[in-house]
Amino acid sequence: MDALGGFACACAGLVLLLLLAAAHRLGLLYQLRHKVDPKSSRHGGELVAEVLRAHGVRCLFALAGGHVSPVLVACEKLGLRVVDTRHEATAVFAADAVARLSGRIGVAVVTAGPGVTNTVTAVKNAQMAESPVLLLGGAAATLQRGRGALQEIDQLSLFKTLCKRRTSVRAVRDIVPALRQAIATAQSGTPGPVFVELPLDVLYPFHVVEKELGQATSPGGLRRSLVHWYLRNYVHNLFAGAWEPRDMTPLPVQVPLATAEQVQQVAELVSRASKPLVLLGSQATLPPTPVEELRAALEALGLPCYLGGMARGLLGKASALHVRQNRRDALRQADLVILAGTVCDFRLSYGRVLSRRSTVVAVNRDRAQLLRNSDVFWKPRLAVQGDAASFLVKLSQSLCGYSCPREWLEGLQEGDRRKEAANREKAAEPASAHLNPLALLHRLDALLPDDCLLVADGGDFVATAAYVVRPRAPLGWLDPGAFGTLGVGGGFALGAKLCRPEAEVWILYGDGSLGYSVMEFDTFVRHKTPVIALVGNDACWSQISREQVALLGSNVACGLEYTDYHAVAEGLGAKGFVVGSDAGEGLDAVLRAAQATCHQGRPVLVNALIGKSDFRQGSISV
Ligand SMILES: Cc1ncc(C[n+]2csc(CCOP(=O)(O)OP(=O)(O)O)c2C)c(N)n1
Ligand SMILES: [Mg+2]
Repeated sequence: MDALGGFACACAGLVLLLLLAAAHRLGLLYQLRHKVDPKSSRHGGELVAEVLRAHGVRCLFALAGGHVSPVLVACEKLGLRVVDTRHEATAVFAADAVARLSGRIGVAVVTAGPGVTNTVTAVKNAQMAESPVLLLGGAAATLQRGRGALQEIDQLSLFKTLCKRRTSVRAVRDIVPALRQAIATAQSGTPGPVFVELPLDVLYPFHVVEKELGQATSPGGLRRSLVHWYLRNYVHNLFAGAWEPRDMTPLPVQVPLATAEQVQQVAELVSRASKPLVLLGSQATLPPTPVEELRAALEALGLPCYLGGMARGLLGKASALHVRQNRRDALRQADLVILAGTVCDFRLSYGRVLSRRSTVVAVNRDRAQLLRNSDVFWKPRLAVQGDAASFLVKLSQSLCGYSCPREWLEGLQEGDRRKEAANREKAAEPASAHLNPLALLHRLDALLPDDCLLVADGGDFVATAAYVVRPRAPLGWLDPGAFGTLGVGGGFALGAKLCRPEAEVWILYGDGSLGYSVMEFDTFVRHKTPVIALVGNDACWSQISREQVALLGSNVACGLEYTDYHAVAEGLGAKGFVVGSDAGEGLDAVLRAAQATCHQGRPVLVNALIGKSDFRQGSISV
């Protein structure tokens, strides 16, 4: 009897446990203490907008869809600027540019399914560029998962390898914590994109969701009552505790820092070196160190620097410390190389350009990037997993009074002078037809004002520009980064112009690359973001054609036409110019007219017909 009683007790306990677990799963326990307000017309989109505002977000980029309408409407109501683009990739590229230029999270909002899938390339690009982007995606209602809802796909899996964090919000009360955590994750450590999925039934008001989802229509009887109870409870659980006050302020951002000993070790290496060199990569421009503070630290240090990626422009237009040419030779000679956020990937021939005789110090927030190929082609004396900019600031403090060996610096400067004189000679040669691209880019460089920002989107024309056109100031150059994505131009320029409305924003386009985002001239016009596009039109995907023809003997899929892209821009409401045709106006006159038009508030496209140049012969073409 005792044993039986014990068994019965155990069974009762188990049943109670199961009931409690079921009640928890159905949200019944939570609903005991957190109420639903069925009369409230508030919706989840409002919470999204409030969190974004609390994180200093001023504008976001979007392409509409019913799944995300509540977010867009609420953001507009709160005074955030909603900039709608003509392709979802553009929205993410623009958010990426805002993140890089403002030091804040960049935000893009896209609708479920195809809206989300259209962003994949841009999200990957942001990941490779280590840019903190928050992608908000609509999604089918949680209740209709797997039931054939419109535009339903497994979006979280799609971003598994692309985002630092992927969250699907399950109830309205989870919106705020999910967004705060996602934003902090995006900005912490090695920054990168994050994805938050906002299903339809956590974004719309209670009465709409209840009407759409909360009613059973199956035939009567017990089954109907059960289904009805389940649906009603499900919807109530989605909204339980939805509007209770919650902390919306940003969570702390974690940034890995070098230790004082590591800085001291490097200071000693520098003071003993006779040919030191610093290579700065994009990571050096990340917050929290303001770029101007980094610039001052580099000037105080006085070491010769090569600047790559987002670090271009860090030392202004003409600094004695900025070496621009002959990097391979300089690396061969240097006895100390500091890789500050620069990675030994394809851009440094996987580390092969570093000399075995050089002492190498690497600084990077990301461990994998820090040691990339170090076991194969190069070996760091010291590998510091930390933030590059704050490391350099501390290094300059501990090397106060140091001065770099003069002959070394002067030798590098002389090398630059010689190379640039040779480039000018090349620019003076007549092109096979139309304009010489080097001459065009030299004229552009001569005409650029101090307050300008250059966006790079193309192949050979743009790579040539990287050697010829000098960014004027820190964060004055935006390129896709290590993913080498064509098509960033429209989005980057849009984000840049919104961050720096006073600056003259130029997009340097290849004619092939222009095709991806030429439609965004419509966006520039509608959103009054006057930018100038300079298209190096060689009627070709030249960077590919160059080696495809030489190695494989065919130009297949590489030929384009000298298309009237200026007319396309005019059709979209911008101003178009063409230059380089026989009957055209002079180059300077056209570039100046483009600047004047842009300053009057109208976007401009300059279709510059260019001929072939051998300037890029032998450089990377894949
Ligand atoms: C999205 C994407 N597609 C294809 C490529 C491969 N690709 C690299 S450079 C290049 C040619 C670019 O042509 P264009 O923009 O006209 O510049 P050009 O080299 O002619 O100056 C191509 C197709 C790429 N990097 N990204
Ligand atoms: Mg081209």
